[in-house]
Amino acid sequence: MDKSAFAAILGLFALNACALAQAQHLGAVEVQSASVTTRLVPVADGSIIDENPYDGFADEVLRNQANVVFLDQGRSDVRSVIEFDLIGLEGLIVSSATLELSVRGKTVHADLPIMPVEVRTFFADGILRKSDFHRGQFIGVIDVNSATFDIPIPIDVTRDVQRAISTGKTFLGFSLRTTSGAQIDFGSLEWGPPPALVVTFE
Ligand SMILES: [Ca+2]
Repeated sequence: MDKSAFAAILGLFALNACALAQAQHLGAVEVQSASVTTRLVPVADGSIIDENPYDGFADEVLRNQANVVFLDQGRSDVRSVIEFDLIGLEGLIVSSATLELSVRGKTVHADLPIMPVEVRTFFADGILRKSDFHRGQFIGVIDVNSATFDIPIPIDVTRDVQRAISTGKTFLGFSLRTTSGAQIDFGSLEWGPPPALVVTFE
């Protein structure tokens, strides 16, 4: 075999190796691009207040402020409600969903080791109502005391989003309440950063 033929074979081999590497690379890209992440902002959010009179029933809905969570036992119970429109997600296979809440203010009590906020979920209608004060199936508790102002608190709501989509629900709501006596101001649509529902689907 002369030198030029040998070089040609080497060249072919190099081309093949290159094509193989390229295919593997493309394959890896395809796997990554198979899942897509979308970030939803709420269609409605705000605070619902039981205060006047304090009797266990909501009296007022505030739509244009921060999403406040507060309890002054015997005087005032302020809960927040956040509703998302899932209409663009119908028929999709959701692999993960995270509710992100940004803290923009909190009243810190020195004697309070934690600031628990209960998170609940419900099938919503896209409109804040006084009746939302009591709504929601318990998801879990987050501790806002350790939360910082620059990093949103992530809450896994994968099962709740999957259930809403599989049963054909258009809106998914989340409600927040506390038993701690602390006041927490979460970011809202009007007073950002707004809450977000980060959904990854196949
Ligand atoms: Ca009341």
